[in-house]
Amino acid sequence: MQGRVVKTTGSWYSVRLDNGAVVSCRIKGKMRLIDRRTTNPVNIGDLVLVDTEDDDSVIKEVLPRTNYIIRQSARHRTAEHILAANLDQALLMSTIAMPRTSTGFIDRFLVTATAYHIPCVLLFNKVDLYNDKEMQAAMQLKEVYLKAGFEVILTSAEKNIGVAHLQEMMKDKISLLSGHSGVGKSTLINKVIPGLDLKTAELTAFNQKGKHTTTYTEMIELPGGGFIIDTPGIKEFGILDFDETEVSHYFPEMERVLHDCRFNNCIHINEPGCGVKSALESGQIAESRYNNYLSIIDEIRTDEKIYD
Ligand SMILES: Nc1nc2c(ncn2[C@@H]2O[C@H](COP(=O)(O)OP(=O)(O)OP(=O)(O)O)[C@@H](O)[C@H]2O)c(=O)[nH]1
Ligand SMILES: [Mg+2]
Ligand SMILES: [Zn+2]
Repeated sequence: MQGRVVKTTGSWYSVRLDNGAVVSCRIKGKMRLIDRRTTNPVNIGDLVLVDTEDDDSVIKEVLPRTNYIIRQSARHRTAEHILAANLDQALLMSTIAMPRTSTGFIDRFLVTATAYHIPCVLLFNKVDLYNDKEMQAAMQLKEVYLKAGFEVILTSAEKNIGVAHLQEMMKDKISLLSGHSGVGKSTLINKVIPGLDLKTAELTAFNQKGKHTTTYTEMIELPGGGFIIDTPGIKEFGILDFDETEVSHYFPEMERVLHDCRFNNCIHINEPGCGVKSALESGQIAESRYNNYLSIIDEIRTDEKIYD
């Protein structure tokens, strides 16, 4: 029988079979060795073949993935962790404050997802909490990312702002919801799916950070069709082993002007006749995006991870 992995909890996998039933499965012992690079042989979103003949259901095979997104743990360079497979889009939830999400984190996420051909949508949540200055910052970032070519939605899970729009754009799609702990991912999913009661928790009072409330990745069926994947909050997003000439291809607004660079191996730092630098000077490329680009290049060159 074929099905889709909707939850993993260590050695057990919940698989939603094509007939709608959800079964708990183990995996074949030897599957653990299939891919040494990643920490998990079977991931959320994987389409699998399941043997349900005995009492014990076993995942026999993982079907080829259309895509997946990997996060490299910043502390363990060798451990690559597939966040999810077979995605239609990734929703990155950020907050200007409570907790603060840096553009460095946002841009690293976008670069990785873009490199894996996963369309990204940016959500700025908790708009009900923002003071004037924070709201201004949110609007400014919205402009920056719209101009770069991403869809941006301002949301409040608390006050039901932007939720209908989200429901609309998630319909019939498989969407991954990611972001720092405490930004409101599970709260938003609870709003999108009435009656659902995912665990949520207030921020830690002294530093306004999340408490890592969601501990397992879980794929949840949407009432109108499609699936949303709730994930544990992530702290940092290490850049994979990209070649430095690759990186500008994953900034859509840079990609668009690459043909203006005199040299086709241009890194866009101090080469003459650089299309990216002229687009930066004319304001077509935002400074924050370019600075984060430089920091990623630096990270690749020094092989050091940036903590944020
Ligand atoms: N004011 C306000 N609070 C919100 C909003 N969305 C979420 N919260 C609150 O933020 C806190 C954290 O929400 P969660 O949904 O647990 O956050 P999470 O992103 O799932 O966090 P992890 O599971 O730890 O990754 C809770 O106290 C929510 O009530 C919002 O739009 N406005
Ligand atoms: Mg959560
Ligand atoms: Zn250039």
